[in-house]
Amino acid sequence: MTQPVKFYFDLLSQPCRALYIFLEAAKIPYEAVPISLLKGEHLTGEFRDKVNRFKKLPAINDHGFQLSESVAIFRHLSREKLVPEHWYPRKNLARSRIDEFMEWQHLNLHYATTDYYRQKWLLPTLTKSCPNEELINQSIKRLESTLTEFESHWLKSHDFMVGSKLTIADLLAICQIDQPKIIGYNPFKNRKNLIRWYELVRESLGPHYLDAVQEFEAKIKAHDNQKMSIQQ
Ligand SMILES: N[C@@H](CCC(=O)N[C@@H](CS)C(=O)NCC(=O)O)C(=O)O
Repeated sequence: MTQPVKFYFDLLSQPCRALYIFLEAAKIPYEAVPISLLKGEHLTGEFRDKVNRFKKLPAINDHGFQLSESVAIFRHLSREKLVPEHWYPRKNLARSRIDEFMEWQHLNLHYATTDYYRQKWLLPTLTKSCPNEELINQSIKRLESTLTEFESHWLKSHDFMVGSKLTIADLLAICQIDQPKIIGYNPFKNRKNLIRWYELVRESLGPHYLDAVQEFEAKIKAHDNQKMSIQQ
């Protein structure tokens, strides 16, 4: 029997959720290794020394081969495992277009959604302090313009981001958009194409997507309740 891929993750993180859904949906055998970002488990011990020298999630170990960076992991799994072709098609220009998105998102969609999440929820939670409204407003401006760009460049003319089939670009993007959404930001205002695409991708991903989002939401709520009980 083939050895399962060890998958190090925390569902608070958007690339971790995307990879979790991918492993489940593509039926890639894996061993789940939860690592708590809020407890700082990614910064110490075996994870730091032996799993990911960059001290970030997600990470994998495939038969002794350590790999980090979600995009590199998606490419590795698509190449090395039996993954349905629609996720990352080999033979046509769709793959190049997906690659283009995966490069673009680092400094755009991923950056903007993470910045809002950090200012609005993560930093106040970690430091037990009030959010900085000025920095939140700055991150909202960046998020608004990135979402506008995302909608106009990626959601103009197809059902999915790249043609008529679900790909890893859709998966990465929806998980990123959920990051600010789950903590109260409305990404859909005046964005008809985004609403249409979001509903289609959510339906197409099915139960694994819902599991991941519910777990993410539950983690946020548990920490918010803890914060409130300390304040009372
Ligand atoms: N470019 C990396 C980003 C990895 C990343 O920033 N991961 C975050 C969670 S989404 C993390 O581990 N943060 C912990 C930290 O910065 O201390 C990827 O796509 O995997």
